[in-house]
Amino acid sequence: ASSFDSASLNYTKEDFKAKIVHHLHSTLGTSENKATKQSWWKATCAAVNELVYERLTQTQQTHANKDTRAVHYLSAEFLMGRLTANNLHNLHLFNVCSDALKDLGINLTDLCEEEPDMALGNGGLGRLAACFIDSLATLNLPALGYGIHYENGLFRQEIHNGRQIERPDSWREYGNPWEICRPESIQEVALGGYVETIYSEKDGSLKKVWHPAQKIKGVPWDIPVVGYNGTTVNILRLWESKAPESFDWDVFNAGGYVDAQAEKARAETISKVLYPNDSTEAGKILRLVQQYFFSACSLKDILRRYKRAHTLASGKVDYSEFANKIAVQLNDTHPTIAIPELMRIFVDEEGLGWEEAWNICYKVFSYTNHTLLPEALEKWPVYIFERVLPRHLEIIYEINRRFLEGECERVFPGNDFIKAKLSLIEEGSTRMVRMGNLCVVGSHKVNGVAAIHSKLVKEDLFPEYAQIWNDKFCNVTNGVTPRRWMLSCNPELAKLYTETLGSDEWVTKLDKLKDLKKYADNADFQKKFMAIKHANKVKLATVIKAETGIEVDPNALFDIQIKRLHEYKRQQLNLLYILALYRRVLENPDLEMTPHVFIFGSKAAPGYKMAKDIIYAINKVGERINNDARIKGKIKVVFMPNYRVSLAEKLIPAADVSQQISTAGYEASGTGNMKLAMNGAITLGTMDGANIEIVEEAGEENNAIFGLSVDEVKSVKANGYNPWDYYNRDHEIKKALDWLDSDYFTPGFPGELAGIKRALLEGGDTYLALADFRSYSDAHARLEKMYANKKGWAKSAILNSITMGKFNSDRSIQDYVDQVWSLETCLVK
Ligand code: 26Q
Repeated sequence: ASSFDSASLNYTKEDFKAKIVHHLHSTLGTSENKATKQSWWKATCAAVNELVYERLTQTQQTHANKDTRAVHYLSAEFLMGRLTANNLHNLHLFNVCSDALKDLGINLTDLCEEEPDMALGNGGLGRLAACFIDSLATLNLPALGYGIHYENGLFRQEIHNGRQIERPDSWREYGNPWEICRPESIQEVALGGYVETIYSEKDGSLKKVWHPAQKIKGVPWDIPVVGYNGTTVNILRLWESKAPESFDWDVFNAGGYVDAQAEKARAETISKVLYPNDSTEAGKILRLVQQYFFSACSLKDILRRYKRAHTLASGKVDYSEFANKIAVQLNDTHPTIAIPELMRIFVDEEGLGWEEAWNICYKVFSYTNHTLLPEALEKWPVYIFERVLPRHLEIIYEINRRFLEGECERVFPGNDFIKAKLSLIEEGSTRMVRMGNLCVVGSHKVNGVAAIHSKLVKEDLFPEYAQIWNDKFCNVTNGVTPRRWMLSCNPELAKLYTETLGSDEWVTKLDKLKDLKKYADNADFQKKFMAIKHANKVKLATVIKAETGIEVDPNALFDIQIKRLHEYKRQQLNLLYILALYRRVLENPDLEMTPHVFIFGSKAAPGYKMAKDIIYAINKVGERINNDARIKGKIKVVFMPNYRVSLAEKLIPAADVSQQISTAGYEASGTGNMKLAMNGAITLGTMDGANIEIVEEAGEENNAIFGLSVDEVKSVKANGYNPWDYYNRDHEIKKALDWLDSDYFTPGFPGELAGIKRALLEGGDTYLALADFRSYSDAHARLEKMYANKKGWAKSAILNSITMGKFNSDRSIQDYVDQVWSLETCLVK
């Protein structure tokens, strides 16, 4: 903390006030009496940036001077959310800034609401990348994030008469104070065209020359990534696509001014919009082009930096150190094309032999798998590859040939069945390139994101690869940053912990919270803890009222399910229970029960019909229940529109119950489960993903676990699951499902909700919602009983919160450092 104090010397309250006012005048061109909130916000950011930029420069110089090994985190998504409060906290400037603004008559929390979310991601995978770069900087590790500078992030969700409507998200319409354009580091990448084979008379070799049809310019935008409590400021570099000037001119000179404009528009389309899918999007060419665009720009950037330090006096580049200096992490298969791209650069452009190039290449890359869903495993039709990346396709064929004739033949001699399965190419009417297989062959490490998931990746998804390369497979359980997900979003809880422990060390060493175990039973501590939870619920009730018009009682149990909408995540199971509970209350108006508020937040992929139907059903069922006076407010159902990072920060601290109810074996990890638990919510969940590890830490007795296990799911499916059995035998299931056929929730429009029933019966109930229903209902009953015992509940909630040390993303990053990257920390002066 000492380096910190000296850097903060220029940031007393008075200094800060002066800086903000200075920037209001000189950067924003306005004055105190005329400034809007937005101007105040930007002036505040500019004041903070004085310190950020200084440390950014220091960090980059230090890393360059020491020629440190660095990790390059390639991800098509970075779901950053807002940065103002985060950066202030990480620089220890939050309080002084708040005081300075107060003197100026401005409220910092209000100002933070001015910032649009940076929603350059769909969900878990993108948010994980954001937490990871926070931890990398906090641990003083040399790291760069590389991604796409989407002009439009994930769509804004509006709800019109219960249905999801998608609106564009233009997050930088009025400028973003956290990004810096770096025209000096522009890169150019090529697309399309054909490959020429040139025969060398001299040595009889064949040389390949790619003649691309098109060039695209990549313009880098840098977002500083401020580590907590330290001096490291890394960067997140996001590529924007542009037409190269040269290209415009050629067409222009030929008299095609209008064509040149069209060409420009085509080039700029590449980074226009984030694909709003979090599972599949069958073979969209633009998506492959996006993936290649950012992977190729990033590799060029990496090579440029490497060459600066490793070019010999002769002018030749020494590649012998490449794998020692460069680690590239592939966040899912989205940047897989980086593997053949690096081979292309080495072999075609840098003149390395194939073996020499491959020996470097696989040591550089490592791959994180985030899903087992078969429909989510990326495959690209060969004919698309031929058109977009003809040379890369040849290289993939060569990687495949050497693998099948080499390692594969050695372990499975003559076994054509296994060879077909492991091949990088899927044969069939449409031949496909299998990106997951390419990742496994082209990486030195492959990891899953929770213990159970990594086991399934190794044993069920890639078992034959594991026979060839057993040590390639490992686990790194996900984590989340406690800076954003506790300190910043739940300041009162953070204060209680810091004051009770007499130290704020827990903000980086989250395990330290375990020292609070002795207070879990302490009446005074419990009172304080529950008072904070209540205050958070009161605040959320105000937000709910403002966003939806629904009144909720902060004394009710707040039961929250927030995540993308997918059938495997089973929002429909939650809905089915709500229907059953509603019926119970209607049939027995005097039923003793804790008032229960069911809160949902979720976006559906725009093309995912069933997901959208479930959103509609939640809204319609909610409308009916919320307006039914007979149940005397015992049940409320709230669908919060436009779920996003900044809304999560308001929902999570107010949760009593965290619903994590995926079919066992389908949720790779989950990360919302961790955020909710560390803020004192009790998990109502299945033994899936990281839930297993969460209850291992917090104790099953402090949570409500239910449902089939992974092995039970497998055997139920193997033995021929029939959902009709559950429908016919369980009266509550039957009643709830039949209700969906009626017009009870959609007056005048019977059958509008029947699609959900159909999917659960005729559709075969792929995700076993009916099989788990009774056990889910029983778990709810256990929860109710727990909630009725105030002291018992407080104790369980506290124990959940303080035992989540393992799920600090700093721990995840340390695991990557030890198992995958072998990086060293680098302190910046
Ligand atoms: C792929 C091809 C074409 C278009 C889109 C996509 C695509 C985009 C995003 C596929 C998947 C995603 C995102 C997946 C994701 O968020 N997975 C989640 O990752 C989390 C972090 O590891 C886990 O906690 C979750 O369990 C997992 O579902």
